[in-house]
Amino acid sequence: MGRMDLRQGIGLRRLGSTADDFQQDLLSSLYYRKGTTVESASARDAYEALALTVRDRLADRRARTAAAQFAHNPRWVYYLSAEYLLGAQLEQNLLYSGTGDLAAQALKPLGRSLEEIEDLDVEPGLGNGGLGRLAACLIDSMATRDIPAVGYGIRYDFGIFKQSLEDGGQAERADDWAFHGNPWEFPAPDDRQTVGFYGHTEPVPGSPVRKRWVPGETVLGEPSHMLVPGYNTETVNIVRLWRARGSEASFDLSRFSAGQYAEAVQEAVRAENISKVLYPDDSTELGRELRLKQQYFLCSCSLRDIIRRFRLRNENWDDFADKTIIQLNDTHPTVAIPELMRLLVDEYELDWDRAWSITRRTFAYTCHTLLPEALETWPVHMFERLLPRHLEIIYLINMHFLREVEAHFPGDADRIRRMSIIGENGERRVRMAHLAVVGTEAVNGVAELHSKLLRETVLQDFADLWPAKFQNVTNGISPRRFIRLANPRLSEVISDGLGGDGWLNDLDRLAELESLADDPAFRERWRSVKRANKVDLAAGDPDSLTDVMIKRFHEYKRQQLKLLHVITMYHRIRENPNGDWIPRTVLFAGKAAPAYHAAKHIIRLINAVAATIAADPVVAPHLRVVFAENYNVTLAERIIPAADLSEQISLAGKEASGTGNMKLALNGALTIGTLDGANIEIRAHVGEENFFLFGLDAFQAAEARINGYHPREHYERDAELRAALDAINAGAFGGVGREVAESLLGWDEYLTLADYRSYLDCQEEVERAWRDRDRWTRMSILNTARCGFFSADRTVADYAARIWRVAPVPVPRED
Ligand code: F58
Repeated sequence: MGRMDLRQGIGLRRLGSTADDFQQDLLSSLYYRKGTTVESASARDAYEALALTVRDRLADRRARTAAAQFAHNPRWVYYLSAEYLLGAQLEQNLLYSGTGDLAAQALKPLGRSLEEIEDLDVEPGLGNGGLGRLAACLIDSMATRDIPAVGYGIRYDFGIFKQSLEDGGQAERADDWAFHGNPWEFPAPDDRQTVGFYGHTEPVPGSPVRKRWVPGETVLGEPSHMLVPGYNTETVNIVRLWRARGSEASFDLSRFSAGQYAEAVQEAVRAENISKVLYPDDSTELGRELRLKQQYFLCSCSLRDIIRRFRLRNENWDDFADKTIIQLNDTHPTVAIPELMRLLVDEYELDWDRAWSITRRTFAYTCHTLLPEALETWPVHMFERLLPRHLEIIYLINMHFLREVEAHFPGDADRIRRMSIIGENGERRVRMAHLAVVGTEAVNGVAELHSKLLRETVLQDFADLWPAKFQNVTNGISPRRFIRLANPRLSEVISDGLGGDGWLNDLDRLAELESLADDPAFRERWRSVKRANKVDLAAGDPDSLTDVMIKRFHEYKRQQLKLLHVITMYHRIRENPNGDWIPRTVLFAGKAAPAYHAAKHIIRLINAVAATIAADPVVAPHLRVVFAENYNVTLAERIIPAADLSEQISLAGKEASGTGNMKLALNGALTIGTLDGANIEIRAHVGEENFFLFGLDAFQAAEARINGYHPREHYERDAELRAALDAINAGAFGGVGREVAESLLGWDEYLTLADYRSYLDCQEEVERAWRDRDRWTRMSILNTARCGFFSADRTVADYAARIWRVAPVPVPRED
């Protein structure tokens, strides 16, 4: 246990836990690490000194964690993900290190408030949406559950673009998130890796299988890591992020001296472009090769690091899968499968069958979609050029695999064609989802319905072949970030109700709130929390029904359906200005992929409708539409606590799970939703009387599409729907939105008009419930009380028991 006493062993003092100690350390950070003084420190100096002081406390726990975990030599969980939406770090790390109060105190001599300093903490936006945030919630819960784990990802220079509105439409700006540096990060330059691309392969004399790959380009991968503390435990895991660099030799001094400045750095620039920017979508041809390069870069660096770690404590390759489980977050890191085969066969000289048996037992795959267009495929010619050896290995994997299929289903040529890893319809393409299913031990969907539809539709042939491989693990969210940090007022009410904050590590305990749902004083407190959160958000009248739709813009999520409801409310109020209208604030937030024009038209129309309503003195007192710019984790943390109504209105069968639905329900918003994704499980948990259900189910939606969906019939039949669409077409909203109306009336894949009437009827149910304040509050409390299941701690426990087969390794406290 030499490492355990490392700090004491070298005579380092232990960091103190009193306010004085913390203050001393903060001032010392300011003086020695920022090189400034109390008198001349800027707000940013204070921020960085504070971040370093908090980080030191976690670093201490990190050192003990690493020592305890390595001593145990466990099966490690490696989470491979191209995206992490970690959220702001300062507030989280103050909470997880229990130093929030100390920090507020210690800043006083600097004349700074903690709130002011927190505003300088930039969130690393290294992800697009739900998939990236799920990765962040899962690593939080792995640490909280003492599971030895490392998250691997890419340290993009530019994260998800910053969104602003220009003339009511989305404009994008680069997100240089680390412009001022990132105090949370530890560079680990000695663990750098070299990654190859392009080139050719050569036979190895005497071996029929092994090859020598001679890359045409090499790039360095430099890691740094951020700390991932567990809550109310000693464990601090890490997320290790790779950044691409050219080698020293990539700078061409002679060209520079000759004045050819651009040419002199072009090789380095090419290398660095690999981790330059997160892809906000995959719809541009130009970026595709670079994206595949990113994926391979992540996999190659991470696998070599994983192997390095394995060899610290182990020698025999046959133990590799017992000590390693690599979870693939969607297909983005799937090239890790042929890469591990390449390393084992070509570099470590294992025979093919042994390598394949190890590889298969090492990986598991999580799928996050049902949309066929979202299943990744790569042109064979691109693969061949960029990763020639990997394509050869994929062909070999495919050959063995198709033999297995043939053995199970003799003579079924059609099945073989459907299942092949290489798609032959038109241009030959590598089907990454097929590779991911073939090369892993377990495949899971992210909600019950999603997992069932995967088995019965998209991956049916594979489920026929290997039924036991397919599992469900319903998503979850971090209660620390999305209740405790986002909603401190509600957290206090819950802790008072439950007699402590143990629920933050055991969310099922929220069930004990049920008995308080009928207590008038508790209800009153519950309401006043929601109201105060609405005042803070300042999006509209805090007494209005705050109706929120916050998520990426996509036609399948159907922001356009919400908009038709808004336009209909607008018409109704205009027609009957003296009606007994319930004041509503409808809040939208979310980004559209820059090249996704249909989604951008919807954003533009929302803003045009918002402007028209705001300018209408008859309607404006009752209805307000707000578009909050630049939706990210930080903004979500402000909106979610203030929401009364959660819009989860995707066409059934399209949303894999959703996680915003869970965050909102846990914060006491009531859901209006379809039977899609995890909505189904939320409804089952909260009770159907506490959920507003509408619309076609997945089966009916599929049937409607087969039998012919005729949007015009809905339009002709429904006068209010007709009025809404006609208004758009007549230019009632500044002439904006005709493309939206046209697509709804044309071939709308997402059957929006089919669900319109059912949705409007359901909104009337919502209003009936809202009019009865006590009924609403009771429903709200029950939503929170019954959603403990949706903790990511439970999700991680499911993965640990059923897929990873790992147990916690607790880290001893320092005494
Ligand atoms: C989301 N996928 C699902 N993809 O849509 C959502 O239902 C689910 O709750 C969530 O994953 C977590 O399981 C998602 O966010 C992406 O962001 C893609 C990343 C790669 C580029 C295209 C979008």
